[in-house]
Order: sequence, then structure tokens, then C-alpha cells
Amino acid sequence: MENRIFDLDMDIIALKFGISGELVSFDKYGNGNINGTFIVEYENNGSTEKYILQKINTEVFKNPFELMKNIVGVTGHIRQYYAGKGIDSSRRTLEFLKCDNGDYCFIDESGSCWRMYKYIDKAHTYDTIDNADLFREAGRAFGEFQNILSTYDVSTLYDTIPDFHNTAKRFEAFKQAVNENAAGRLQSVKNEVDFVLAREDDTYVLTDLIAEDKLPLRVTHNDTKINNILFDEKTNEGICVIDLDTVMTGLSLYDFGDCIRSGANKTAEDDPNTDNVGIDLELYEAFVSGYLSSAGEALTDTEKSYLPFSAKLLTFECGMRFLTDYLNGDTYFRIAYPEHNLDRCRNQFKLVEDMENNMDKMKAITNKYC
Ligand code: ADP
Ligand code: GN1
Ligand code: MG
Repeated sequence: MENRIFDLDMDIIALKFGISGELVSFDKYGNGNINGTFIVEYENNGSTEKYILQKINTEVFKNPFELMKNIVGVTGHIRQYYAGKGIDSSRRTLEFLKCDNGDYCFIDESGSCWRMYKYIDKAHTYDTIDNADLFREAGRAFGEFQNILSTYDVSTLYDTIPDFHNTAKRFEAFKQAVNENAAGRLQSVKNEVDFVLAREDDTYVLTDLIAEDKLPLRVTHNDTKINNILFDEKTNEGICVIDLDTVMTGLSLYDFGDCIRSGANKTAEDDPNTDNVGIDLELYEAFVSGYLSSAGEALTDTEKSYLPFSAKLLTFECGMRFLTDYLNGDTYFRIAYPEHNLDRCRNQFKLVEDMENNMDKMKAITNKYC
């Protein structure tokens, strides 16, 4: 077996992270859009240990050492929380390996940044979900994650991507991409551009509420895509929230909204057939009930009242980001084919429209649980 991933010699990885044993296998893993993820297996005295090896995308995350400090702090806090309750935390939060440099990541000779953590066995992620019980669990688990971190000192967290969910600034970046038309694609996306421009007012709603001190800043995950939660294979419990790179100060609404965006769509976020796209109200209800069962008590009335809007806004924001990236020539999100970002954008905008048409129903469902 050729022991290399990109330019990285896997023997060096083992040394760096203090892993003893023989490398048995490694392979690409998961469907993330940002980092490079690999599953790696070592054998030691007859037993095998699996790890996730990740190449951190340092174009997106400019300071991986600060990012890892956030993650190590947050996972330590979660570990302590479960220990205090007498619950085994080994499958409930990520456990990163320390490098020989004393940090939790290192830069290789070609400038790539790597980290390694324990693989959580007998658990799944889902890119799409059509089972209300599972989605209720996702809501409960993301709500619990937020609750556990409500006692974490916000001031110690670095902003790994400043203004990540500042939709107003995302709108500015979108307009800049339109003006620059770097990839020469503007003509082909006139309808999508008009779709965004018609919704400019939405982009200021949450930023205005923050400026008026009407929404509390919390420690939030900020990337609560449905495939960022591990479900136990046997019990279907949402056991572990993963992909912690964007854990920063944020709004509860970002986490609620983004999981609805990614999980309550009737199809995958990049399904090119927009006839398949729509908000599944049964899934929406399941998530609301799960999320409010664990996070609800801490939420203010204003937060609760903006939950349905946040689902629409986070979907709109994501669609606008896909469109911006398409206009810029696909420099941010990983794509599998040239029109991938455009398909994603059209899919998200169709979902926004469907949420607009169903907003009264979404509000009524939410109110049932508030
Ligand atoms: P990205 O930032 O690229 O989305 P993730 O951290 O979400 O990367 O990891 C990609 C995928 O790898 C996840 O969706 C999940 O399927 C899998 N994965 C990540 N961490 C673990 C883990 N500790 N145990 C098992 N699977 C994992
Ligand atoms: C990215 O890394 P991943 O695939 O979990 C992105 C999210 C988007 C999502 C859309 C750091 O998430 O913000 O909502 O793609 N993460 C980052 O699929 O930009
Ligand atoms: Mg992910």
C-alpha cells in the first residue's frame, strides 16, 4: 500500500500523533464541503484502532491553531458535563490527539494542516433524513449541545470565521460578486440574482435585532447541517455533535435555522431537480419539538418568535452563498461538477419559496411547542 494521502507520509502522521501500530488502511470519508476527511486504521497487538484524519481547509479557516483551541476547550467542557452526570462521554464528544509539537494540529512540509481524532464506532451520519423520530433526536441533541455550552465562557472563543452568519455582510459579498462577475457567469443567473435582490430586507432582520440588544448572544455551533450529528446505530440516539470548527458566539436561531434548512428539505440540498424540493412540515414539527424539549427553557420569547423566520433566512443565506461562490468561480465550496453550486443555489431558493408559502403553518406548529 502506498502510504500517502496527498503529499503526506502516513508513517509521519503516526509519529506526529504518537500512534503505535501498523497502518492497516486509510480512505476518503464523509461528504463535507470544506475539509478533507479520511478514515485511518491502525493495528496494534491484534486490536485495531480507527481515527479520523482531517486536512483543515486553511483558506476557509485562516488560523487553525486558534480554531483547535476553541475545539479542545469546548469538547473538554462537554466531557466534564457528562462526567458530572456519571455518563460515559467517550462517544458523546470528539477526542483529539495531541501532536508532538504540543498543539492539536500541525503543518506539513507542503503547508497543509492536519489533525487527528478518535473515530466513533457504530454510529451514522445522514445527508438527508426522512424519519421524524430521527429528526426529533437531532433537534434534541443540538438543543442539548447549546444548553451544555451555555455555561462556557464566550469571551475565550476565537471567531474562526468572522461574520459567518452576518446575512447583511453576506449580501454585500454577493453584490460584490455580481459587480465583479469574475467567472463570467452573471448572464446565466439573472433570475437567481433578482431572487436575492427582492429579499434584501430579510438580510437585516437578525443583524438589526442584535444591534438593538433584542437577541442574546450564545455559544453556538453555526454549522448544524444534518450530517454534522452522529446517531447511534442501535438506539438511533443523537449521540455526538461533530464538525466543531465554527463553534463561536452566535444566535440560537442560526443553529435552529440551519438544521431545518438541511434536514427538513424533502430532498438533498444539491438535488438538481427542484420539483423534489420543499419543506416537510412533519419533519419541521419533529425538529421543533425535539429542539425545544432541550433548549426551550433557556430561549427568550423573541428567540422563539423568530424560529420559523430563521429557517427561511438560513436557507436563503446558504443559497446566496452558493450563488456568490458560483459567480466567483467556485473558490469556496467543494464541487463535484461545474454547475454544482448553481444547482445547490436553485435548490435552496426553491426551499425558501416553499417556506414562504408555508410560513403561517410553520408559525402555528412552532407556537404549539412554545
Ligand atoms: P466537514 O467539515 O468537511 O463537513 P466533518 O467534520 O463534518 O467534515 O466530517 C465529515 C464526515 O466524517 C462527517 O459527516 C461524518 O460522517 C464523518 N465523521 C467525522 N467525525 C467522525 C467521528 N469522530 N466518528 C465517525 N465519523 C465521523
Ligand atoms: C459547509 O463543512 P460542511 O459541509 O459541514 C459550510 C456550511 C454550509 C454547508 C452547506 C465552514 O458545511 O456553512 O451551510 O457547507 N461550512 C463552512 O452544505 O462554510
Ligand atoms: Mg461536516
